[in-house]
Amino acid sequence: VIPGWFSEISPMWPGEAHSLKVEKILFQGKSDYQNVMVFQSSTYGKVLVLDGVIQLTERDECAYQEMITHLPLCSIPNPKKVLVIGGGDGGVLREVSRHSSVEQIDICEIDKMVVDVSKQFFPDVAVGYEDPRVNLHIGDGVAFLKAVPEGTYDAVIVDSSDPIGPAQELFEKPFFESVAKALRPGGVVCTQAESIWLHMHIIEDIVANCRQIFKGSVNYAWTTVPTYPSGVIGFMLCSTEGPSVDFKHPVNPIDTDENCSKSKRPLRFYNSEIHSAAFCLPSFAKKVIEAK
Ligand code: AAT
Repeated sequence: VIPGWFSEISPMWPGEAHSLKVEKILFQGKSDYQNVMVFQSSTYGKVLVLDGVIQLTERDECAYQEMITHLPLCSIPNPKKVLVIGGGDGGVLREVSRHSSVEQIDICEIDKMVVDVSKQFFPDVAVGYEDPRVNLHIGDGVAFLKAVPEGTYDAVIVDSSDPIGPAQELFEKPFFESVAKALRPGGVVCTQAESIWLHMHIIEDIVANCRQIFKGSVNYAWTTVPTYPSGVIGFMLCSTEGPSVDFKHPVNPIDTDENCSKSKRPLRFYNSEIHSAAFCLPSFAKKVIEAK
């Protein structure tokens, strides 16, 4: 540990630890679920950390929040009802709200402290809560989904932390089964699905489960996020049986001026080309993912 630096140490990435220089610790708290910390870094702006793991930084959050949201929502025409699991910081809400077809945005975050801390320290992220279409539920995403009537949502976005801690069940088969049930025919899910450099075994399991559960398409996409372990993170994108979804060819473009209304900052990362490119996999990952 280097004095004055934050190092991200976890058994999920043994033998390596990305570090950021700390200017000032702004918040430290303990919720019912996890340790919550916010610090000012020298080069990535403010940083939100849960149980020692970086959840977002002001500088690179766009790469994650825009991709986890627009990969699913730009892949179907006119999404209307969207559910976000996790994502208490509000960044995914901010991105969902760029879609004018959307009528209802439900979010289920387990930890109210994440919501409060984001509103206090990350106003450009928590701005997502200002949209009147948003309904916030504080609770466990697993229990929330079990109670959702069948076929409710056009899209479910699972913006979850890593599978050590409160998010563990969000990576397990029964959870994916309740997501599939909550979606309308031809509805889509996008879940945080870890790194091809570090977690091929986790990805392999997720893919195997999803191929059994989702009878439409099952695809893995990835993006670069410099402050996430190994600098990349992936997403599992699946659709249920029904109108077919071709994730690689977005049908609902958003990278036009009118879709980024004056009140919102323009998209920084997502565009239609990077949408399609996100599904191109390195050979070592392709071999495992496509064999499942
Ligand atoms: N958008 C920032 C990125 C995140 S946030 C993940 C969120 O999921 C956290 O706010 C956490 O409190 C919430 N969460 C965890 N478990 C549950 C649950 N069971 N139900 C509802 N919400 C939950 C993800 C960062 C990925 C980091 C990669 N290393």
